[in-house]
Amino acid sequence: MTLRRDFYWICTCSAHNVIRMTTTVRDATFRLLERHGMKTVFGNPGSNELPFLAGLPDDFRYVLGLHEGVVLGMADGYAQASGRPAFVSLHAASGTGNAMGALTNAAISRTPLVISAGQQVRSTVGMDAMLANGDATLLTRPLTVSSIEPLTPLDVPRAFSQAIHDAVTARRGPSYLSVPYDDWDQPAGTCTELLLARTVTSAGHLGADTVDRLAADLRGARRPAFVLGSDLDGPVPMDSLVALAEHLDAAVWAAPSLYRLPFPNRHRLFRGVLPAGIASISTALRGHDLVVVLGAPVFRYHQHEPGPYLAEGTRLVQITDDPAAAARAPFGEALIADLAAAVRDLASSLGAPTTPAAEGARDRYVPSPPAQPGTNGRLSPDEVFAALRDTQPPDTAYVVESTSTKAAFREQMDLRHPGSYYFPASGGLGFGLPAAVGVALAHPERRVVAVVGDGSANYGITALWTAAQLRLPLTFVILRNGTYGALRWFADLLNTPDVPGLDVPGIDFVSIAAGYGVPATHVADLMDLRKALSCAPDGPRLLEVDTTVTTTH
Ligand code: TZD
Ligand code: CA
Repeated sequence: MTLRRDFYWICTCSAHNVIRMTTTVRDATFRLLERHGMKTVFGNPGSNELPFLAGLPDDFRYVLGLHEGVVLGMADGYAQASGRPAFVSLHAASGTGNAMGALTNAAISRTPLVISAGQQVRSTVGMDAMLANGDATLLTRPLTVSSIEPLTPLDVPRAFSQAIHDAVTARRGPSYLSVPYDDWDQPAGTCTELLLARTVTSAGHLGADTVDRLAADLRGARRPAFVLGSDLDGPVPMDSLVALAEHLDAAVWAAPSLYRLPFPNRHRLFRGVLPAGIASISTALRGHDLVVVLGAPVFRYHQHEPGPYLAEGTRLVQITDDPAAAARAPFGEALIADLAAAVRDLASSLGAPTTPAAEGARDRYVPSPPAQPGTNGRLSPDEVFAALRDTQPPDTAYVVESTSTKAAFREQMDLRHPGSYYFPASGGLGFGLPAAVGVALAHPERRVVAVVGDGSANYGITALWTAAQLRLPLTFVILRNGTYGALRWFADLLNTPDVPGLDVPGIDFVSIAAGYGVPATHVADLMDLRKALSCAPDGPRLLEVDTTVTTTH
């Protein structure tokens, strides 16, 4: 035993021509995480994870979430806002299971997450010891870009390296690793240095012919339109999209089921978010002879509206960096390319500027429509959003999970900065409060406001505790309409009146927030709301507002 151990502890790394003591699996993993800028660990610990956490370097930060759905939601918000992969540590199968709902959102937004779960001691997994997961790699497989349980401790650092690259390159999205807890003290095997030195780069330019053909088609189109998707927010400067659209005087829609905003919502060319139904989309795009979809699937429908996908005379081209989204689309010509490169190449072939022209700046943005007043002593969602628009800094980041009011939100707000809007990508509730914590951690310099319904808030409520512990200057606005408003709208649409379980009256968020350590106020009138919002927060605060029920979508 001693001999064997000595043998492994001396490692020859011939490529670098060095002979040195290897590190442990744990140290190699921490070095890899550090090398990739992943020094924040979002987690909830259990016995299987203790041996890993025991070696956490001093300059790493552990962000504790009280429920794994919240842990994952925080990491999702953090990774989306920072544009960098985030690391998550979950407890075995039960912790992973609790995180699965939140994982559906991260899977759709292709958020780069490296999720590790502690496994029981290797030699005991087969006999199903407590907290062993016999089929660990299967658990998250439908929702992850890779799912690995290394066959030997020697392969753990390489598996981590793979998980990190899987999370950020072509397929992009959450990756999952199950690691037996007796692996961490084992020697890391050979060539940790080689793993540390690796880079993986994808460079997918459209060919020059394709770019020129598309540019000519756009130039020749009578009424071109762009449909812009969430994948653009971050990688592609909003300004360059504005400049491109203005150059062509093209109509701009946001893709249906939007979870990030790629284009200023009050821009004169912006037509809104496409409704998520087949018939509605073909109607909305009717009359456009060429529609170029950038950075979005074609399409993510929600309400079922059978019919022709597009009106007669409309041609659709999709440019995406997601090969799976290209393959599964039921119609249209798809081009797979790096989005930033595609927009740059297209703009340059068209002779479009990369930033908006100075002339026309005065008419660039149109004002929001007047806010509908509330009734019966309740504020309308419009009034709440107008108050936010008028009181918060222009580059405020909003995390929105108030399902029946998202159209009103996008109408009232004036969002001109990248990273201004986050919404649960798969529609899985429990994102809003946790993601706001993650966005605030990623952007300490920006104001962050969570706008969350009285239904949605309950799925991620324990994020309030983490916000309080970290003293994050976050504003939580809870819209309390006493019901699952969006489901009321759906019940009308599906003609299913009188279903049970749609109301959630009487939840006292002021008391709940206080219990988690977040100062909270019930705000009853508009002046009080505007006054409260006018002060800059120095820690988390929650405002509970009674609002009217919205029956449109
Ligand atoms: N559970 C989960 C995890 N995700 C879901 N999307 C739902 C249930 C179903 N659901 C919706 O799709 S919207 C909604 C539910 C329960 C109502 C949310 O209520 P809210 O917002 O108070 O947050 P509104 O504005 O009243 O709709
Ligand atoms: Ca509600």
